[in-house]
Amino acid sequence: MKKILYSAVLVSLLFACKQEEKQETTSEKPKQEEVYEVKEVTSETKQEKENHQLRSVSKAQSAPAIDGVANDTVWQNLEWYQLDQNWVGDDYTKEDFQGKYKLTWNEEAIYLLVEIQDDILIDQYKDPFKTWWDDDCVEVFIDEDNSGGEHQYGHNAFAYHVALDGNVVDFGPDKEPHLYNDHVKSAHKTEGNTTVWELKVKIYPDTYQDENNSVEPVKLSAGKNVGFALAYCDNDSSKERENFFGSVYVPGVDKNQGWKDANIFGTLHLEE
Ligand SMILES: [Ca+2]
Ligand SMILES: [Ca+2]
Ligand SMILES: [Ca+2]
Ligand SMILES: [Ca+2]
Repeated sequence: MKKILYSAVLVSLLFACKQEEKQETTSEKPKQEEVYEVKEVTSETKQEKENHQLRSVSKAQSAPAIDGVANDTVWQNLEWYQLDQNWVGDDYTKEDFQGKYKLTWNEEAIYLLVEIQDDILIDQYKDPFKTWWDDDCVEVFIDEDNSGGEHQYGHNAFAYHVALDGNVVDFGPDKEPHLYNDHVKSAHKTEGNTTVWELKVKIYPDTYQDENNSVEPVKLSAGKNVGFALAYCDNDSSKERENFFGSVYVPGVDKNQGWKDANIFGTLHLEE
């Protein structure tokens, strides 16, 4: 009888442990785990992203016209954020560079109004795949599921370099640069040393394929968090870019991390 009782206790203990295991696994976002396994990224990237620079973004009642003119109703009452973190390059003056931006969204996309004051605009490499970061360009970092983690050669996150000629370039999983012109629609107008950019950024998930893609951009809704940073590559007359300015503080000595590490991105919280 004693033996039977012990066995029963043992069985129920084992069962309880199994249940616990099961509960733990289900609370762990299984979808992300699957994706990481496929991409064979290191265990470091599995750490959950810290939501630094968490910002609420209000929904656009009507989308702005992407024409480089900031007279759309939606922009009028939105807050300006500063593009003032010097990620790469020497000290600079206000004449050399100043940048600020506004954000809004709807089901289709995230919209950006970016105002850049830059003394000289250059597009020295007409080939969009020739050191695209050494021309003046706006760079938009997007991590659809706000997972953080490594993304240099994968679509865990995108680093869209938007050139003055409208070309949008990032590295693909094949370690080659690709055009993502249908992901980001942009227009800009320059008066004096001020350039006003408007961008419509569709938000693609990490399942996006460079070849024969059938993955649609996600339909955005209130409550969603998206990993985000903005940057500007400023070159005025040098062979290589002179500065790289970002929207978010990056700790450590080497602040040029955004193009490979989505953990440094800020977080946008979409609101009605
Ligand atoms: Ca406009
Ligand atoms: Ca400049
Ligand atoms: Ca991601
Ligand atoms: Ca410049």
